[in-house]
Amino acid sequence: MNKPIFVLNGPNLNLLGQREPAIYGMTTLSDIHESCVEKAKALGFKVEFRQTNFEGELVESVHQARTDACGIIINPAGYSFTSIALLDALKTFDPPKIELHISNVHARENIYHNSLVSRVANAILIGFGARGYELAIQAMADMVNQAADGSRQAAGRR
Ligand code: CA2
Repeated sequence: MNKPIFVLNGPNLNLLGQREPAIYGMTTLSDIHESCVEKAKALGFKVEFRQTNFEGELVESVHQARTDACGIIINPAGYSFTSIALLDALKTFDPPKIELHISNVHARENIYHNSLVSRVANAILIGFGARGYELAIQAMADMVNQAADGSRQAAGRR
């Protein structure tokens, strides 16, 4: 697979491992980046890993993914619950989309319960801690490979 998996991270996730370890653990975003690259490599995939604190930058990464990515894994952080702009951008991306949250958002306050992004995600990974990213890479590789097998079979029948 030539195109990378885009792993997009929203606001404040640059602080992982530095604050609130009881909720988010001790792993830093740079550790997570490294483990995503390794996991993807073992499965024959590449990763484009990004973090931004700005909504428009997240939207622009999704636009870029339309031509440059085989799938998106996104932890939209606080924008999960507020950003119609991000929801609209994700609707334009047809390949697999996985929404990921480190913490179990449903065990937290009500403001964390209604993710807009969940409406367009093909799958959601919640509450596995930093390990969720590796699980998401594995799941994304399976989804992308399945889609490619399906296209090859359809082409063979023509
Ligand atoms: O659990 C997750 O991955 C979240 O997406 C994290 C978001 C929160 O708004 C979501 O509900 C769930 C918050 C990210 C804040 O990250 C911090 C990391 C370390 C210290 C403080 C904040």
